[in-house]
Amino acid sequence: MLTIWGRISSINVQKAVWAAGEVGQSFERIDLGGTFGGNREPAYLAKNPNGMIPVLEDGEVCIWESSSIVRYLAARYGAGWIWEEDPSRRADADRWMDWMIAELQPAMAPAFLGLIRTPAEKRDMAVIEASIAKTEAKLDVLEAHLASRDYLAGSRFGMADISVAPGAHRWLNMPVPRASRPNVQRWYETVVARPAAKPALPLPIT
Ligand SMILES: N[C@@H](CCC(=O)N[C@@H](CS)C(=O)NCC(=O)O)C(=O)O
Repeated sequence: MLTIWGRISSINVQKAVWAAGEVGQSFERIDLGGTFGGNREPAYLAKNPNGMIPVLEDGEVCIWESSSIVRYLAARYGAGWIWEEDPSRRADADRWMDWMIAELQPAMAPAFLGLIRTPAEKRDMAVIEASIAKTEAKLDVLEAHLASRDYLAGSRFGMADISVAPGAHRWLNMPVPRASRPNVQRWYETVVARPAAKPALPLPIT
């Protein structure tokens, strides 16, 4: 049995929960971080010295960083399924997982934090508007990519979809002005309909 540490409202915890379900592993998820606290306690810092969520424990194995957790679960339990053995196919998936962490999440974060986790009177609308513009530009890249593919890394669902779809879920359910993107919408609707996505992607967005 796996243990996943972190509150489900975290986009990074959502990736771990979805990946575990997708590869058929049962897990216990322990609420931590945000209003639950606990992530600066010494016992947790011993698991992740950054004090961030998620952490995955699988017996003696203890991993932090959400993309690394998804890759570990895919490689260990999802071989021939959501893991890619072929280096070029794997790089195709890896680059979208890295794009999520390095491009989409940083672009979205100020709008998310401003609109969802900040009282209206304290919002910096210039920062929020800049974040919306930046995120929309990133999603144009995703839209163009999905014009010629069913899934992020080709014709098969895989670990890249698990990593990026929580970002699309958040953006498509936030009160922000969005362009219409039929390819992103079609891909999003396909992947969130998967049974393993259900416990991972809570609504409302908090
Ligand atoms: N790059 C890290 C980022 C982890 C991260 O930013 N986690 C946030 C939640 S999404 C966190 O721990 N925030 C502190 C808290 O929830 O108390 C990853 O992908 O796992």
